[in-house]
Amino acid sequence: MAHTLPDLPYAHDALEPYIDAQTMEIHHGKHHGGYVNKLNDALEKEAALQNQSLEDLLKKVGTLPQSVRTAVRNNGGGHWNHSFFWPVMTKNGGGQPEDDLAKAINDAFGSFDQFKEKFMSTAAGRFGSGWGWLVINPQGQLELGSTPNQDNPLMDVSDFKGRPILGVDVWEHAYYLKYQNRRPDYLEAFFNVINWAAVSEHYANFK
Ligand code: MN3
Repeated sequence: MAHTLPDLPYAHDALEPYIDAQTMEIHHGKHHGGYVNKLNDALEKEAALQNQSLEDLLKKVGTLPQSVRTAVRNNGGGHWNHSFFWPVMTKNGGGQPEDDLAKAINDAFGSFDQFKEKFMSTAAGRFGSGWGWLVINPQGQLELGSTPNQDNPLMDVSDFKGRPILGVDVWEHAYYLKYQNRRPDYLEAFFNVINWAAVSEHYANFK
């Protein structure tokens, strides 16, 4: 049962002008597609792992056979992270969350503006390539953090743990064509495409 590249839930140009169509085309087709192919290649060597869900593999990635551990961490992580990332963005996104999630964000961070500032500084401050996250932590609280490379908060090997409800890719491939070195400008733009309905659904499912 091979892992497959999910379709984007919108057209390549749907997030213009905040995220350009060419970036989306390369990011989804080449980068995410590449992670899926390399994950499947790695699992060829370990038949027993082929029927396990990606999430189950990531939760115990630190104990997988040495022969596939790094490949699953990097490419399985890449596949999960991007599959999660596309639907938390949408055309005509942005604005602010409502109801339960709005209240939880206010309780955890003081206000939406304070949350936004801290989310942006957390993601901007990730050295090198990685991801910024809003998670429900193991204590059931909203928490901000970041992970390097294609690690994510579900992984047993991650220092930062929780159930992601929002994530942002801060690899340069996510923004370099339009924003070059200006990661904070990309993050500001990201806030115009966040799909708060999808984030709220994650929150409702896992709180
Ligand atoms: Mn990426």
